Amino acid sequence: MATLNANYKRIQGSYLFSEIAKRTRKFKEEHPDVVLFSLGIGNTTQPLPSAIIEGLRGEVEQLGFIDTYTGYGDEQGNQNLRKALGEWYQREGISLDTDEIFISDGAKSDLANVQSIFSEDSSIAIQDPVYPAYVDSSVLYGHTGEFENGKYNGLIYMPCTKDTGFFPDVPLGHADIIYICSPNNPTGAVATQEQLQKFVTYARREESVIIFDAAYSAFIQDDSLPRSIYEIEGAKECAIEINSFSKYAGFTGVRLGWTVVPKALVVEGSKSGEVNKAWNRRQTTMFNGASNIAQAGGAAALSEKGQKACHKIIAYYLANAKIIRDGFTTLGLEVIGGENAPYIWVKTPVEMTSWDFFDTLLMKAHVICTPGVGFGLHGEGYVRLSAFGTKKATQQAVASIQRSVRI
Ligand code: PL4
Repeated sequence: MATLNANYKRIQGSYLFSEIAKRTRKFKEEHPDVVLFSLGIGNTTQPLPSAIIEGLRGEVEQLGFIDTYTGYGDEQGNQNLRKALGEWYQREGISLDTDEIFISDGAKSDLANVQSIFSEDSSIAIQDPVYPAYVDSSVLYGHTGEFENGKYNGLIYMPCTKDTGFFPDVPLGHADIIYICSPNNPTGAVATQEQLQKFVTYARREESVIIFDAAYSAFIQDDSLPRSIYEIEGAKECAIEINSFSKYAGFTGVRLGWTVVPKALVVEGSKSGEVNKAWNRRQTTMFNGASNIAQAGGAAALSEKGQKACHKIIAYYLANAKIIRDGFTTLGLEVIGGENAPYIWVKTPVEMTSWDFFDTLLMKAHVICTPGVGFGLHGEGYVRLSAFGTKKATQQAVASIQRSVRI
């Protein structure tokens, strides 16, 4: 008789974003005439620039003719796109071989699937608060014990709080796999060279692997802050980097990302190139390549015209972030992030929990945010605001909060 994977019984409650959607739906049913402003989920709103539309349209047109039609492509991605990404890294002074870059259908799936190439008894470190996908995939891959007192046994939690500058410090003990994310979700903080160097030094000493989530790297405006972990000496020996076109090019719906697995990366018992080969094997076995249309759009997003247009949209979202930052600062609340990141992490008013403040913003100001505690215990007392809305809705949301919420 077939049985359910027991890890599905261990995993907790509903996934954060579905819980928010559920509460929002309930509010809408009870108040059908109220217009809500969403500063919650990190979902893009701006239309794709014409340079990208041309790339997408060009591929769609080609699919309509016998001479230019294409079916399955390489599971690792189109050679041209991989080469374009290599050139993109080269401009940052990072040399990668094309076969170290794997095209994906977005960062989230690879962030989870990458666990499959490491041994089942690997210990995993995640920050707290954290993007929930790292935790939930660790549970489903069987890397944790039971959930007790708000934490999974066996998972190593790295506090990401005011005391640590809202970016985690290295684990106290040993961890095999370490997830880090910069610009950070949810805190909006960006790791400095020194902070990343500390992780690379730790990983090389402990023979750990860092999974570096760079999904928001395009938001970094300050050139002294690293956009890739490979800007750090020694990182190719210990880090996998996962990135996405979702936030750089507005591909949240189009779906496209990439993962870098350097050949220099080695783990216990493996030789140089074997981790890269294992990921290649995993992808060719369980993934059939990203959509050819999405990949054409990705190539267009990396063209000179495409990059210029994408950075203009990023500047638009960063202007929204400033509106949110200024709005909450005026209310007298402590505000973190939003300068080189699309997220703003706001301390709730005294004595208010994250969900209390979520409900207050929803009921009184009709604004949806994300409660910090949903990202982990150390997120209690904070909420996350997203700058991915339209400028008009962001301004209206902030004005509504200032009008109706008394601190
Ligand atoms: C809602 C740190 C958003 N249903 O689009 P992808 O798969 O290339 O990237 C997903 C992703 C990867 N890494 C980080 C992220 O924050 C995200 C997207 N997060 C958010 O509001 O935190 C969208 C969440 C989506 C989800 O579960 O990812």
